[in-house]
Amino acid sequence: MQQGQFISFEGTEGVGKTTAIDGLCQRLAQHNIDYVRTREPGGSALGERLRQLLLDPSTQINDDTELLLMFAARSDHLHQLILPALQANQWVICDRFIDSTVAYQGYGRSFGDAAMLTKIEQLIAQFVPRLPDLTFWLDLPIAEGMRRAGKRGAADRFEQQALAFFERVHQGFAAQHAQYDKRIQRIDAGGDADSVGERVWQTLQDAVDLDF
Ligand code: Z5A
Repeated sequence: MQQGQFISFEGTEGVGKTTAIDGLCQRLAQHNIDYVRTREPGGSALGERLRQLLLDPSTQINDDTELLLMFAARSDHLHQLILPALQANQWVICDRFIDSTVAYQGYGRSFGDAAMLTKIEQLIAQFVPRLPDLTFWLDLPIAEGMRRAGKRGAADRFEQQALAFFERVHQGFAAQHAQYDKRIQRIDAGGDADSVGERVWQTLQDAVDLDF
């Protein structure tokens, strides 16, 4: 039987993660693969409550507290949902995971500051017992992602950041990709949704030994 895979999607705002995950989940269902779809921050009851706080534009918070709340949400999510699902041999498809922390808190907030990156590494080592088997980094110029995302409603606390913040976040994803080039697969997120979905599917088939 195919072992459950832990797959995360990453990228800057509006790159098309949600859309690409929709497409992947459809394909998994067509192949009778049992999966759970989830997201960070969020995914568990407590995680979703912390997500509301983290995204609320009226939340006043310093960088360390933001980092710790991300990990509090992640720890609950791991223990309530991700680890039990993998244990039950389900696939877990997660919209954002640890690479978002490196990119947003490590680079976006902290300019790639070595002390902040060390804190993040330590939190991962202590509180993240399982990393994704495969991560899709949907790579798109910031302006194009903002144009796509701009078609929606009010901006959350992260979406209100300046362009320079998102350029640093993008640098963070690129740095993670350079460091973990086997786990993190870069997907060109340009072009229409079907083309992006096809790239994701092909990359998955190349990376994972599937039974079909
Ligand atoms: N965050 C953090 O700071 N630290 C952490 O550790 C974690 C998270 C885990 C969560 O937001 C915020 O939390 C996030 C980082 C922070 N903040 N930001 N920014 P989120 O993940 O829920 O929201 P998001 O990143 O802003 O996602 P999004 O805006 O929903 O984008 P998306 O899911 O990547 O895109 P989409 O919804 O699929 O597509 C956006 C629009 O483009 C939509 O209208 C689509 O129909 C359209 N679209 C999609 N694909 C295409 C293509 N290929 N062509 C044309 N149009 C397309």
